[in-house]
Amino acid sequence: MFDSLSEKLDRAFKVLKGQGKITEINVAETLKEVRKALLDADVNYKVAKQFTDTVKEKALGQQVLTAISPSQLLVKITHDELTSLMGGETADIKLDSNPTIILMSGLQGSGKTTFTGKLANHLKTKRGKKPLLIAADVYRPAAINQLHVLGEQIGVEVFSDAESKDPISIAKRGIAQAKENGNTVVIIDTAGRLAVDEAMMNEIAALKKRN
Ligand SMILES: Nc1nc2c(ncn2[C@@H]2O[C@H](COP(=O)(O)OP(=O)(O)O)[C@@H](O)[C@H]2O)c(=O)[nH]1
Ligand SMILES: [Mg+2]
Repeated sequence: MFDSLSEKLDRAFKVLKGQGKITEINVAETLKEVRKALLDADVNYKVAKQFTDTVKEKALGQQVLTAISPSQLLVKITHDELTSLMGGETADIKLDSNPTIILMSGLQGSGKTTFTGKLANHLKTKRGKKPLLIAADVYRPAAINQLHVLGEQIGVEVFSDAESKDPISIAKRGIAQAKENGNTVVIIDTAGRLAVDEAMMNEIAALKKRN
């Protein structure tokens, strides 16, 4: 996602290359492309709009120094704003336990299972980890299959038990298998709910307590 976002941002700033100064017109044109790139990367519409409004305000308010070109200036302002949009600082994921256990929680349809696959792929290819995915969503019939398909795509093992309706038991047995097989990361894909409710929080707390 970030690769394609940065490619699109690069393209957006090309508009400004060779232009002598920042004007309302060339800024608007560039920022329209920036906004499109953000929307393509799933940034919320309001956030994207607010983002480009802020960049525009800053860009037009800047005294353009002769030493830097308008495109460099706009790239810098956009970079600074993107950094602050993302929270300003990075918090690395803690991976020092063996295995490190990651529990996915969140509302139904919020992208837990998809992210489970993305995260596993990242940890495998970029961090040299050996992940095991655990299918602990016992409510939606296709959920186990969805995780298996993802696991196959990225070459990561998946633990599941279609017979069981007990996510805690599944997680427990999955973790035992991970320890046996030397998996260094375990990602537990849970069911989530339509709304945050007490049963869900209890289930997650119980899962967490297992470790
Ligand atoms: N646009 C977009 N769609 C996503 C993203 N992650 C997941 N989805 C889609 O959202 C739907 C629900 O995702 P899923 O991972 O099954 O959510 P879960 O119910 O929380 O496990 C699926 O159709 C996914 O393809 C994302 O980052 N962007
Ligand atoms: Mg899911």
